[in-house]
Amino acid sequence: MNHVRIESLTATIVDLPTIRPHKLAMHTMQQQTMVVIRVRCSDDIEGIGESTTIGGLAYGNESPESIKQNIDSHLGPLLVGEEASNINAAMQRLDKAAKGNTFAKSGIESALLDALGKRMGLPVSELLGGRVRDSLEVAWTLASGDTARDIAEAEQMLEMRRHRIFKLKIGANPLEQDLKHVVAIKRALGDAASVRVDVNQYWDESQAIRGCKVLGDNGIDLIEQPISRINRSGQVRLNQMSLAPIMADESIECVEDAFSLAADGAASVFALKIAKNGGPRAVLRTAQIAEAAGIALYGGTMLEGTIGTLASAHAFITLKQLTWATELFGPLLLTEEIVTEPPVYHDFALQVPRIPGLGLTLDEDRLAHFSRR
Ligand code: MUC
Ligand code: MG
Repeated sequence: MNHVRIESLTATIVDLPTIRPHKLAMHTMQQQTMVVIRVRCSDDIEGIGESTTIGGLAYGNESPESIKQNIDSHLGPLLVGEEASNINAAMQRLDKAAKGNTFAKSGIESALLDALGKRMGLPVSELLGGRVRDSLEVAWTLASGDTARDIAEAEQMLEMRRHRIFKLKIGANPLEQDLKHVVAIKRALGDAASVRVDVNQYWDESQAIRGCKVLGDNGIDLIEQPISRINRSGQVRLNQMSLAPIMADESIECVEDAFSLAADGAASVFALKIAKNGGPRAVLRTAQIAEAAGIALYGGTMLEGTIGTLASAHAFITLKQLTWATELFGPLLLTEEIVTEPPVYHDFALQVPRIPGLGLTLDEDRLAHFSRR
C-alpha cells in the first residue's frame, strides 16, 4: 500500500490585535500572538494547527518564538517523510525525542488531525470518536481592570445573548480590592449570570483561605487556580474547605499531572486545555482521568484564535458532560481573522462545523499581512 507521507511542516508567528487590553494577574495583553502550523502531505492535502500561549513566557514555559524554533529545528524534521495518517506513530515519535513542549505538540497534533479529516472526509470530532452535541456554551472573561466597565460589558453580553457565564481575572491587586470588585459585579448581575474567578496562582494560602470564604459566601460559582501549582498540599486543603469548587488550571501541565491531582484530591474541576496536554487527543486522556475520578470538566483556552479554538472544540464536543461549560471565546477577543469563515457564536454557544477536518480555510492574504517577518 502506498502511504501518504508528510512532506513539510512549517511554523509561522502571527500577531493579531485585541478588542481591548486583557488584564491577567501575570500580564496585560495588548495583542495576541499565535504560531500557525501547516503540515503539507504527499497527497497535496494540508493540515492546519495552532500553538498559542499568553504573554510570551509569562504564562507557561513555551513562548511563540521558542515554539517556532523548536518546531523548525527539532519537531518538524522528525516528522518529514513519516506517514501522515498515523497520528499515534507521529506523536509517539515526538514524545520519544522531545520532553514537554506540549504547546508545540498540540499545534502539530491538531494539524495532523485536520489533514486526516480532510483525507477521510470527516470532521475532527468524528476522528476523535464522534460528537455528542453540535455546540458548546462559552463563558466570557471580564478583564478590563475596571469594575464599572466590566459590569457594562457583561450586561451587553447578556443582552446580546452571547454569554451568561463570566470569569473575572483577579490576583494582581490587593486581596480586599479584588474581593470588592468581584462581589460588586456579582451583585450587579444577580442570578442572570454565573460569576467565577481565576486567580492564576497569585494568592498565597493565607489569602486564599479568606478569598475563597468571601467569594463562596457571595455566590461566586467557581474558583480557578487560587494558589501556586507548586503548593499541592495547600490546594488539597482549599479543595476540602471552599464552598465554591476549586478548579485546577496551571496545576495541569501534562496528562500525568491530571492523574496526580486526582489521586491527591486537589481539585473538583479540571480546566481542559489542548495546549497544556499536547493536543486534542492528549486532552481527552486528561478528561478520561477526570471522569474516572468523578472530577467535573471545563473546556479551557489559552486564548487561541479560530484554529486552536476549533481544535479544542472538536475534542470537547465528544465529551459526555462538560458541567462547567467552556471558555472558547478567543476569536471574539481579536479584531482580525486569518481564516475565511469566522467561527459562529449564537445563543450563548459556539457552533462546531460538521465539515471535514477542523472546518476552516486560511485566508492567505490576511495571514501574510499579519505574519511576523
Ligand atoms: C487562563 O488562565 O485560564 C483563559 C481565559 C482568559 O481570559 O485567560 C485564559 C487563561
Ligand atoms: Mg486559568
